[in-house]
Amino acid sequence: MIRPPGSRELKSRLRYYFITDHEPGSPDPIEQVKTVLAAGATAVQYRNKAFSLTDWDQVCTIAKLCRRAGALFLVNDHVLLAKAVAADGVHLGQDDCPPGLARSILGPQAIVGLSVSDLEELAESDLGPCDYIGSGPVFATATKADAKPVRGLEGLAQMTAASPLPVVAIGGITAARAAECIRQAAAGVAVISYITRAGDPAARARDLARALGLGSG
Ligand code: 3NM
Repeated sequence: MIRPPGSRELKSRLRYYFITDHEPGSPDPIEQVKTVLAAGATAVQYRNKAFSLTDWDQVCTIAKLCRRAGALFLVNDHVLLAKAVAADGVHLGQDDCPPGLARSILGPQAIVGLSVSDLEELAESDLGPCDYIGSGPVFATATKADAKPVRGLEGLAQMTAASPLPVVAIGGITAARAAECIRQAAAGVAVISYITRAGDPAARARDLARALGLGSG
């Protein structure tokens, strides 16, 4: 678990941020991660809302794949799972574990991310223990049932201007939309269905890498 020494390095490691999909009909999460790492993903978030101990081997395998590829490995929500699997950090929703508690459990080296949808939430959030924010949905998404209202590129631009931390854009991101998010000063884009619900996930994973200007795409 090595914390990037500066925010500039963290920003570059947030650029191509893949989130695992555990819904029925999506490819096996280990295959998802192999696919995006081969295309050049820089960060992977394990987002298994129904995690149980029978998934332990799966999460360990994904953590190991990320470590080997030099990609950040983050766990959604489950701070103790992040600790158990020695993840690089955790991503928290507004109603999850408070960032300060996650920081004290995971230690000073951990990366703590927080979902922040709008400027009001930004003002109310405890950003002190956080390293980055995830902000969205930028575009309409069918993946998160309880997503907040769509913010658009304008909302993203407002967020990147106001946030003291790097911002990862999320919600309905595709290769065609990724560069526009980076132009609004997002550090990176987080993607689920563009890759996991595709006929050819590997081709889409490469398309996204190209759109983000990453070499191996
Ligand atoms: N969080 P897709 S939107 C997990 O707005 C998640 O905070 C969001 O999936 C937020 O890339 C979202 O398939 C789903 O649209 C993103």
